[in-house]
Amino acid sequence: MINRRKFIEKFAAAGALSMLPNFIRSQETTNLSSPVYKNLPVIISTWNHGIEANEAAIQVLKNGGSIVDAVEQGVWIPEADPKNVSVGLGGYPDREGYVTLDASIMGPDGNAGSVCFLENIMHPISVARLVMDSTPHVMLSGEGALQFALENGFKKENLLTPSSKTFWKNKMKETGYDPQPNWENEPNSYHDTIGLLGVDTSGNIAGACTTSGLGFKMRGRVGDSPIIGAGLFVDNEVGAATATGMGELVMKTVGSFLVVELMRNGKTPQQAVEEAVLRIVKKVPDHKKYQIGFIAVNKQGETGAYCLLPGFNYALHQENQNILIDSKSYYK
Ligand code: SD4
Repeated sequence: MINRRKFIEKFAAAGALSMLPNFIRSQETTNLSSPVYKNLPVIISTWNHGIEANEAAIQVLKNGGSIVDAVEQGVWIPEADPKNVSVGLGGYPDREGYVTLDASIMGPDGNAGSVCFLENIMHPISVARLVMDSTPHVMLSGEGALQFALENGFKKENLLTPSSKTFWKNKMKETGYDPQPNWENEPNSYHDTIGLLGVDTSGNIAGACTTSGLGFKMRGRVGDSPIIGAGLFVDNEVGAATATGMGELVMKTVGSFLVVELMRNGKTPQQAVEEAVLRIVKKVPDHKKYQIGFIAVNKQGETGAYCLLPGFNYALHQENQNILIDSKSYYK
């Protein structure tokens, strides 16, 4: 069997090095015997709340936890924050007043777990992890997901905080109980999903995504966040991507899988997220009304972020710095 080094040498001899995906090329040409991951570990996550989530994730790695532990525990922070109205406790409810949660997680071994339309559990990401780790399935939904969580020791809680309840009641009055959720005029409102990706110092990659979905959605609506390949995708050979914003646009283009496949074919994370947004622009006729943002990381720790409309930001923890960055957008 041809090993990785021989493969690279053969490619180099054939003058075909430039055809190799970036992440293989620079590792192998820097030092053929041991890959160099200079920028690792890296943690990248969506929106302002990413700063605290990144910090928690890095702490898990520092304490010797795995990259899966890190991404899971990183997103616990916004899940438990009652002031965050798009994730877990305090999330805006659906049109009928129920807080319903979607979450997914993937690890370096290619395994995946997710839950959707789950109610009354503060940490849906941990239920998703348990689906991944302890069942033969990938996704549990609604009543079944709740039953699974309760059977495994999760506590049932009321996630609708008084302020989210008041906001929901006012919103319903304002919109005349319109069955069509009205996000178009406020594309950056009612969604602040956390998607968090991490690469540890050995180049192992994991990702987590958790949300209460779009505020005031129709009852039963599930977004992109728990759909493996749409809201989140990880391939330990290549990199990872996650999405935020109007999930329907991401689902129609299988966005996160697309980003990872583009990186597999040699694009940088930045080039890959830009092409995924462009795909939405080309394929989804009414995309202009909505916000979408992607973040991505490759195995070397290079990152990318891009969105449709101005207003999306993300948090990047790399080389001992944890900073918030405004994403570039397709429309200015
Ligand atoms: C959804 N993508 O349910 C999620 C919402 C979101 O930032 O990302 N909010 O469609």
